[in-house]
Amino acid sequence: MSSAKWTILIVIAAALTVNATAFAAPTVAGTTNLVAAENGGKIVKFSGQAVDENGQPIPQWAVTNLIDGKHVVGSHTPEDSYGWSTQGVPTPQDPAWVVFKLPEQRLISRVVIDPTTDDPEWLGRWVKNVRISVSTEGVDGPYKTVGTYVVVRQGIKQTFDFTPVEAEWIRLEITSNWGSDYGVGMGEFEVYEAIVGDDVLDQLISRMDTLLTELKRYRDSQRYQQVQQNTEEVTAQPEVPAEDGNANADDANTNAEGGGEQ
Ligand SMILES: [Ca+2]
Repeated sequence: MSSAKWTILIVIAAALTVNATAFAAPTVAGTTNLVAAENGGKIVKFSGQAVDENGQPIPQWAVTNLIDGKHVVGSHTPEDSYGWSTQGVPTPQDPAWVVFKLPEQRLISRVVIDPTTDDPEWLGRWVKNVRISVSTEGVDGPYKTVGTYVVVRQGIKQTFDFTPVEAEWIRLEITSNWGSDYGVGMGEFEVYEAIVGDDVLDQLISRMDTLLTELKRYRDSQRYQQVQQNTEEVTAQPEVPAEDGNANADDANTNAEGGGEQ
């Protein structure tokens, strides 16, 4: 194999490494919101929700509004869904929280939060700092933290990606709002599956198999050439006359080295 071809192989190997790294990155997310109520998602536990003067939950502010697929957009608020609101200011020690349950355990890599509620942004009630953790064992955990994020103070959907992780229960903890001393709220919570592209993976494995075969051939040919070279040096030695052995030995080495470089 020529050195040029060897160089090409190195480049291919480097490219494959880059591809493999990119493939492992948490960038491939599905398009179906797994936790949407219409897809079988549920809210199984939560810290609290807004209540009226009689202590009754206010449907327009109920926690289930987080997975109803309805959003406050601009000046439009759905009549029956303002978002989720809790009374009391969340802190890292005493967060507002919700546990969502998927229909079954899935590999997930993305959550999306829409902070927008019927409360105007300037009230400072919208969600700010959050922590996301997951469990495969039960609503009460144990939970594994996948990330802490800041939800910016804008009425837009915000995407948070993380290393793919198996999950059935997903816990959202809100540890601060944007300054209100009344409570905290948000509009919608979404969860997306990490899609492992079988086709892409198969192609990558196939390409790496080919590369490995090439590398093995290259190694074997190098070994063969080395053996040939050593054999030539050994067999050439007895033919060298005693009086000018150094000069001929140098020639033999030069020839052998030249052969090795072809
Ligand atoms: Ca909603």
